Amino acid sequence: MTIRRILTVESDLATLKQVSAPVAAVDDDLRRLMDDMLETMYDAPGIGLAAIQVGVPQRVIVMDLAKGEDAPTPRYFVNPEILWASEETAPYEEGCLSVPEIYDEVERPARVRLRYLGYDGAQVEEEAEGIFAVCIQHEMDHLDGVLFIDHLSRLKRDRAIAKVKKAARAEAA
Ligand code: GNR
Ligand code: NI
Repeated sequence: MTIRRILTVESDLATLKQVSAPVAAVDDDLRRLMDDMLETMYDAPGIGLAAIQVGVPQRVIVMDLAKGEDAPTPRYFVNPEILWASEETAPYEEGCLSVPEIYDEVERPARVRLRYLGYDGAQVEEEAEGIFAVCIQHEMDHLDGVLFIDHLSRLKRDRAIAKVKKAARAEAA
């Protein structure tokens, strides 16, 4: 497994805005990508990662919502679809590995019903709520080139990007 570079908004915005293409087949090449994504996510560390964040425009997500001492519970989502979303929404303070050090509240449907292919290519349907619902919607946005800051006001979004750019300049200096 290989840790890949995570793309960020100050240098890779055009790539992050791309719409990812459906995966044709869940094969060993795709599983290699998912393994690398998981290792990259754990290293960051983060709780979810979309393939476009490592520069691969395919509809693939990895996630692990296990806390601290708990055993790891990696999850894989290929070609995920939202079949249903609740009318009820919930706010959550979101962050993104592609928008480092920026956190702000986003309001999304509180529960969603999902269909996707797993690591073995089998189709799964399940309902998500809580942090799982937040994270899968955040990741599925990435597949459509949407970042959590796109859900904020233009002022907040522009400030967020300016802040990330400034931090990147300070890092380089
Ligand atoms: O690690 C992450 N934490 C997080 C916290 C609140 C809402 C969403 C997330 S996802 C993020 C990793 C990431 O950027 N995935 O795309
Ligand atoms: Ni993100």
